[in-house]
Amino acid sequence: MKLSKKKFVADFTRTLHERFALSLEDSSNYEFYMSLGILTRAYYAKAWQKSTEQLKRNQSKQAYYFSIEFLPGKLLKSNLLSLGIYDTVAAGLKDLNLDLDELANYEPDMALGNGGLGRLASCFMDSLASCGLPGNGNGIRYNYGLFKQKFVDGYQVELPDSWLTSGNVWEVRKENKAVEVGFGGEVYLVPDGSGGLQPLYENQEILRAIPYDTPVVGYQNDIINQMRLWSVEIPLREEGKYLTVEQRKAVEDITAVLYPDDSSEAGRLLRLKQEYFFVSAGLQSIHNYFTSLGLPIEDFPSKVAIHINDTHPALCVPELMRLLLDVNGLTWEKAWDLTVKTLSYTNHTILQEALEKWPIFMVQSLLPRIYQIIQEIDARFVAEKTPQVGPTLVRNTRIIQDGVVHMANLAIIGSHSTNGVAKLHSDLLKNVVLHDFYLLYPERFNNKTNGIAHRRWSQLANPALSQVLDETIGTTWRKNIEDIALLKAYREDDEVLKALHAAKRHNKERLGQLILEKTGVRVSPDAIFDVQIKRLHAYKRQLLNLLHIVKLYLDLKGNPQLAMVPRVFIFGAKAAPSYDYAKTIIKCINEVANLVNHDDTLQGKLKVIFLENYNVSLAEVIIPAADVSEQISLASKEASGTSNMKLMLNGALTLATLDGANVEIRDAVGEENIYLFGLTVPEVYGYYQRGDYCAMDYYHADPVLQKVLNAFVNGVIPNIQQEGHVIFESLLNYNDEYFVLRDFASYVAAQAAIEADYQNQRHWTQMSLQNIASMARFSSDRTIESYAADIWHIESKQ
Ligand code: 26W
Repeated sequence: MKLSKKKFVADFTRTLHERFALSLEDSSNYEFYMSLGILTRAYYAKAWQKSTEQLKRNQSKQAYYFSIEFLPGKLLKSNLLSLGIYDTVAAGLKDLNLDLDELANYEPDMALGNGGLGRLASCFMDSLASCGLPGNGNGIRYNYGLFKQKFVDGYQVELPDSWLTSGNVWEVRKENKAVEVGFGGEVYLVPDGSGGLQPLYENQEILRAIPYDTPVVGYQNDIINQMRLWSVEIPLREEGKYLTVEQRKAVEDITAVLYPDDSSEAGRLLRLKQEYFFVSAGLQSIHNYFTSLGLPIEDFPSKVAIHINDTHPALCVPELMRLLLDVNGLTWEKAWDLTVKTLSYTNHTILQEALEKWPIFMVQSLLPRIYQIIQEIDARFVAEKTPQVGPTLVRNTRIIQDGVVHMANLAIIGSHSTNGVAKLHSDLLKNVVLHDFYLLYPERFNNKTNGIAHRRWSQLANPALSQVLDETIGTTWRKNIEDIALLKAYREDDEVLKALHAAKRHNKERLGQLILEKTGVRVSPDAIFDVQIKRLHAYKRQLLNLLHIVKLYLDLKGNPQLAMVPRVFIFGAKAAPSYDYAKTIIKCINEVANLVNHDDTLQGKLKVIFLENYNVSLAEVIIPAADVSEQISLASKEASGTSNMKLMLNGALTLATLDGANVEIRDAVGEENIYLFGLTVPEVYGYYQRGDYCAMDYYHADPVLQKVLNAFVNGVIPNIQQEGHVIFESLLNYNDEYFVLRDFASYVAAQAAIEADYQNQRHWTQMSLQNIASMARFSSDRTIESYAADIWHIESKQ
């Protein structure tokens, strides 16, 4: 949009006055931030209304991305960037002695997600709008997001994330789009008078679902979609039934807080309530919108595509059936045909403990009609498939089995597409984890390698690098990321290499400042910034990283004069509150950090920084400063990873196992621009087949490993009496589930290669350039365009 600095300043001071009746002098960051937010909303209001009206007028097919998690982070800067007024606003504020960065930091992170899955959903929202595709989010408006993490004596402590305390300037409460969601009670099928049966409900608890729409502003294309998040309320007419605080709390709890687990199901009834609540509310509002178009229900799949983001929204299958059967009165066959055509599913993990299985008694008591429909789906599946493929395969794939409802099976059987999130992961789904389903529905399986919203992770997070790109290859890359490959031509250009190195150094100094403020530890920008930022999980092997750090520490203690390129190891990681082993690793990392950072004999050669409360906004400061990107999961366990792509875009070199999307990063940059190590997937599966992995052998065979592990139990690392033994035993007595000892030697060798190469600054920066220039395929614009073309069949409006 066209906006002059003068106009902006006038609009801003007027808004401040109108909203708060305050002058600039008497205002604080709160008023400045809210006024900026309100003004920004006013700037995109017309485009938002026009976008919505155009879709209705053209009756365009739309996609709806159902996700129980969204992780947008902060929105002010990205909205200003997408409106094309970022620089104007920054300059206007400067004239008023205000700093956009400072005001932007006033906004709380919208942290309604745990990690990869939630952040991917938000990157997808940005790409849908920026590619002009009619796609909307559907989720839950938690009052409390992911817990805030504090370290107390090295231990993780969780604090509530009350992100709505001072209001959320971006959301719009859509009272008139509210719907009702029913729980519990009994349901009887009674004749509907035309030979069919219809459900009769008794004693159902009816709750109100209120939608809050947050606009998703496309990148300088006047396209605005929305993310609809639902909040629960007690219907006015039902108020009389909720007199006690407990009764009211039981209702409000449904959308009160995000479950902080990101890899093992909690199995709590409240979580099941959350899953049904946003699914039913979302589907009802879409069904109401479709009905308002006045088209025959048979056209539903040609106007609506609904995506199930992992198993958490899998109740979309029976809920859509319920609407088509009980509201539209369709036959089962017709309803089923429309349901399968409308729905699609993405799997994000192969970890068994993460695949949701809800006990029948829970589903039946909470959702009696839904359970009836699930039973019918299961029965018809068994009846149809047994003659075709035999009882064994049916037993392995049916939905209801051993007293539980297998949500992944429900999602696969009830949709027309199942995709993995990286080539390796999608192959594992087809050939191993979901092989029986692949035999049943080969045409449904496909791959959609993840991507990232490069606008946020380069233009917003790394203005220094963005400026070097503008000055080197022009600015077209900002609109068309494919053009970033133009940088490849400058691999031998000393000026460009110097400029890239200077930008990285600037970002390392910026992070160094933050580290000093938050931890009191001073780090040198000359050191290698080695970064591992992701949820704390055993399969991601933060422990392997720690064992190497302890090795370096022991090397330096053994020989303080050791010529070693200074290194700063930076960790960011939250552990699910109930995940004790992960919390034990956090304690150990903090105690090693404490030991190393205060040992002057190390002459500053080694620093370990564990930054508290890792989230989207912290990632935006850490990632531009990274030299090394730790992607060291046990091969086959990390479905894709996305921090690997963000770090690559920002010029870090990847230290990786051939797991998830690391394989495709290797394909993109070439073996000579990445550091690979460790077991491959076939080797890991070889061990599983043979069952002959013995971690103890690697301990006995490697004196370095012995010294390192013994440090966890012999007091060399202080203050981990209990935790050190837990780690020691998990590796030697419980046989090291994630092959940490097996991959140790090759990991250490790869780290040594990094140290050697880093000393050749020009060559290092050339490799960094190659990574930046090769990242276009990891843009979520590319990912979303393939979802739109292959799965959702929606067209761009631009
Ligand atoms: C039921 C508890 C629960 C909650 C969240 C189980 C599983 C999840 C998510 C699926 C976990 C997750 O975030 N998976 C990550 O998804 C990313 C986006 O596709 C991938 O890049 C990561 O590899 C994958 O671990």
